[in-house]
Amino acid sequence: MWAPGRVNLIGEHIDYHGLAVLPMALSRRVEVAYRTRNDRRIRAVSAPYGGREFEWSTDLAPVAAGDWENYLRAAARAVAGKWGVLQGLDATVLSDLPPAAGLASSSALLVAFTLALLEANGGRASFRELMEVLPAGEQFVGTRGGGMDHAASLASQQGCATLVEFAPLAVRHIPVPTDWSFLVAASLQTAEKSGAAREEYNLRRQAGDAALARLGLGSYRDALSLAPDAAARLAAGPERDSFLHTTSEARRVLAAVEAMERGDCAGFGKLMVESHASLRDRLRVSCPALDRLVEAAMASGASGARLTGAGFGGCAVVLCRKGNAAEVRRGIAEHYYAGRRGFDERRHLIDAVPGPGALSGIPLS
Ligand code: NG1
Repeated sequence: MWAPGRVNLIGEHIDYHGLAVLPMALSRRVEVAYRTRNDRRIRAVSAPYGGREFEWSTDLAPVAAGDWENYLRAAARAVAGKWGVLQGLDATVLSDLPPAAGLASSSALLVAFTLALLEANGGRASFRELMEVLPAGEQFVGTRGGGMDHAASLASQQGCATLVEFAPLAVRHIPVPTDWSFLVAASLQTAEKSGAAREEYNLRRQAGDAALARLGLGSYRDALSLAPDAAARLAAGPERDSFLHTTSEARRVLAAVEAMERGDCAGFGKLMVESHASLRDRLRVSCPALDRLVEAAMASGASGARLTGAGFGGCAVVLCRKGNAAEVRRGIAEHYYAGRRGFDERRHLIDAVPGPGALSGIPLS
């Protein structure tokens, strides 16, 4: 079984408030090769991280924070919660996704391992069933995230961005214009989401929820439709900033879909730059390295650039016309990476080619 990573094009830190986001799956993935066992042990080996082994039961607890075994346990727990404890497996995990880079490598592992556990037992789950268990499964690792990564990894279609709506769950595939090119550029600053950044991430979510509660609103969907000027009723501070980021980012997602549909590269790029500014100034999830990287991309002729994923390090996503992709690449290498230790162009400056999701070809209902 396999599941791809994703890059989020726009719609950052709003999926956990139930608002639509626009990621696309990458053609890089986590692969799980396995043999079914006839007992309940789960064994997995991954070249850089070594082997892990545990007994599958209904009451699996997390191991040390940051250990990759937690994702295996999260998958086993997600499956057990809905389908019960099944036969275990011996697995080998391979990945060409850089870890802790904002490309959802951990969600890809969770998705691929969950699908492997099900398939090993002769089962197959629908998109909806998987989306009932996977985002909550990831919360087992400590991040109260949303469902964007799992939805993108499961439901994307080759050549398309994936508009994911929540409550009710729906997916719309938006063809990426063939003369657009997305690049994912690593800031070389690690965003270790299972470590310190986890607390920061969860705080952003809490501030957004607190703002809603203070305004007496039930959801951000209500905030957008019923109370567009509600921010004025909040005192200056993190709650108002969170509210302003969330509501403005939701509007940018809709505008970005329209820009993509009419092939308006400059318009889409402008929305990306506005998204980055909001993440930097209101939500404060950027960092100097990501800000420099976005500036370097724009100075190199990109149409747009922004941090992608949770932030606090990780990657930026850059948009340009195919025709000037080589020039933008060269410019970023010169303006950002020159003199930075550890830069490896093949790993850190990736062409984001929209690939298929793990369920590609299977009806999503
Ligand atoms: P990353 O850290 O890039 O995997 C996280 C969340 C997303 C979303 C983004 C911010 C998980 C698994 N992923 O993504 O749901 O909230 O941050 O937009 O928690």
